[in-house]
Amino acid sequence: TTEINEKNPNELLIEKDWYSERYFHKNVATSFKIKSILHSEKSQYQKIDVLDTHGVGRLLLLDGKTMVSDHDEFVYHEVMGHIPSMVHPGIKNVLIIGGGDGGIVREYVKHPEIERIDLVEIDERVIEVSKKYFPDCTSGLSDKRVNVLPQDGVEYIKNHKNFFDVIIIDSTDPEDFAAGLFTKEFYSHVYEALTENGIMMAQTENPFYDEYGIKSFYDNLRSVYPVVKSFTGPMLIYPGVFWTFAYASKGLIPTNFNESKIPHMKELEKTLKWYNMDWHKGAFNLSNIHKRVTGC
Ligand code: AAT
Repeated sequence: TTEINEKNPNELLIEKDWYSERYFHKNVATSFKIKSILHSEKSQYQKIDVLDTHGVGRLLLLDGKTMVSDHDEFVYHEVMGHIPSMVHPGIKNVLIIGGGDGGIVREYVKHPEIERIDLVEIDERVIEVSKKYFPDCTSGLSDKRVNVLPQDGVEYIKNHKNFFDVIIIDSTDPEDFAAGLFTKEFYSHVYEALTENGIMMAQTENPFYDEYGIKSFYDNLRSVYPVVKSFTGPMLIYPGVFWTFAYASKGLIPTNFNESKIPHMKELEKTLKWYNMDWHKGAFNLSNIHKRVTGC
């Protein structure tokens, strides 16, 4: 099996009943014991697979890399959804680039003050497959405020100026069509698309296995935004678990929030699995490796 998979990069690495994602120059792997393969296809953009696993429930893979599992998706989606919601004084318009699984949209629809949420996912098939196999993640997509737009985020952003209060970059690793979501040019287009108090966030990989140059993402952000911070949350299925996220804004500091401004958060946080305001207050205090690799 190993030999076949090495010759065909589009095939999944499966040995006996175990699927593995290899990373850090293919020197480290995380493996999941498979119950069954629920779905496999090659879309116009990438290979899409859904596995049912013993350890983490359903698992979405794109080009053989882990994206979403039942077991831990809430960490990623809740931090991306609720940090800006607490910090911004009045969000009306939100843009999510990538994120076709719908998980971040599901978190934003929990905020009644939000009027419009655009989801710009390049691969329509990711959205359709997620609707079938991850109904909880996609439950927000039918909300009246949500516009699902199957488009390239790199292009979409260029056509919007001073409109979105929050922009979330929920992207795959910086390769192929996702590479354009980590550049200085793209971050300036995001800046221009944001309103006066705008906030953006992005996933920024694992500093222990820095394959793509995390420092360069943060340097690019710093060349555009006056406020650039980083925090971490554990993503159990991702390479090395220790996952980092960037927060950048035109001025709003992520730890300055007033609980009384978002009164519904007190009730909402009780229903969440990861995010709460106590965690949020401490999330931007970083360890040394995290400071060094991100420059934050
Ligand atoms: N919610 C966590 C899931 C993801 S998937 C990221 C999505 O970004 C994919 O569906 C991919 O098709 C989409 N995407 C990639 N490039 C673009 C683009 N240029 N425009 C719009 N959408 C895009 C994140 C997983 C992180 C994995 C870390 N190893």
